[in-house]
Amino acid sequence: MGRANHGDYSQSWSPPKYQVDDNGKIVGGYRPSGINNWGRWGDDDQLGTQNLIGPSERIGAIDSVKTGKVFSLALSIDAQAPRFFTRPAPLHWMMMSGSDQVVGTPYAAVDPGFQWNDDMFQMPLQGSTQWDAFAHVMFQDTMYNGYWAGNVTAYGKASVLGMQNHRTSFVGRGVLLDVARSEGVEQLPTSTVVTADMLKRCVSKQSLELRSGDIALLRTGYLALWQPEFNPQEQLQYFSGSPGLGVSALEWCNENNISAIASDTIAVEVFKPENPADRRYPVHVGALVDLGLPLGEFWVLDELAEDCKADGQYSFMLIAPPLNIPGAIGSPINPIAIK
Ligand code: UVW
Repeated sequence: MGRANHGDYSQSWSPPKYQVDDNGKIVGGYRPSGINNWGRWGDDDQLGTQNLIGPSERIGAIDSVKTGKVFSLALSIDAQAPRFFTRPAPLHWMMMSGSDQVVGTPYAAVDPGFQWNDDMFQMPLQGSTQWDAFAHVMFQDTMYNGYWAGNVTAYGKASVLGMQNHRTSFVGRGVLLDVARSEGVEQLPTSTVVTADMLKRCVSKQSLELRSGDIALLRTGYLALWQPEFNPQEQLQYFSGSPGLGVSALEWCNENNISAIASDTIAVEVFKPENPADRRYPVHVGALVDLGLPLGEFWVLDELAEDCKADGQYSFMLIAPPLNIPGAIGSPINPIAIK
């Protein structure tokens, strides 16, 4: 009980009007009416626009490696880093410490003279610099390429569209789109909608030639405003004011064969709906469900942006594969840009 229609809550319950076939795909349910990539790389495709990166795109990315400078685009994974309050802080503890052996616990006698340290870590997979798997969101019970939401369960995790499908993805040419600077500010103001026109302006100001398969990194500058001391109310204000992509930006990504887009914010898309009459999280749905375009969140872009500004080169080799966790809905990453 609880659902009479998509988006309703009531004491009644009606069965869905669609069917699900032997491949776990919805028949007679949601289909995107606008731009989409369903079926473009096969009915069973799990990679979406990462199919746009092949050997020639990877070899082409080497053109952007000139100085050997390396940038980590990852947040520190600790309780101080920004994370939505539905996602608990990471826990890190020692399972074995060499000190236990040094001070003379019974372990000291197991391998005389030898000591070791082991640790363990627990965190939400969406709780840091990350990729969202396509299994992260659904619209009207439907995921990318028409897969049914019922393929993701607490018992079985993501039996389709899990993050492990991307274990060799996100290796190619990255391009920084420093939209904050191209709009003449250090940080885009709260709730700024980043439009296709702003992205075009940024590309032109940066004299950037886009290539098919590029992984775009959108810098809003907003991450610099995060303060670990924020109380829960201030955290909510911070996240709900996040600037980010508007719907027109998805058309731009599609026209330019962008293979993934990541940003220095919690959601990539503008948090406050640009059009309240539109569906919820329209960029998440348009990207992850309709286009199969992966979204990366909380990427740390300021140091890379300074370097790009200094040398005028906004492209680089990017290596950012997820952890190989079967059925995962997302993955923390340490993206590496090499110039
Ligand atoms: C949601 O928007 C639901 O999550 P995230 O922004 O972390 O992808």
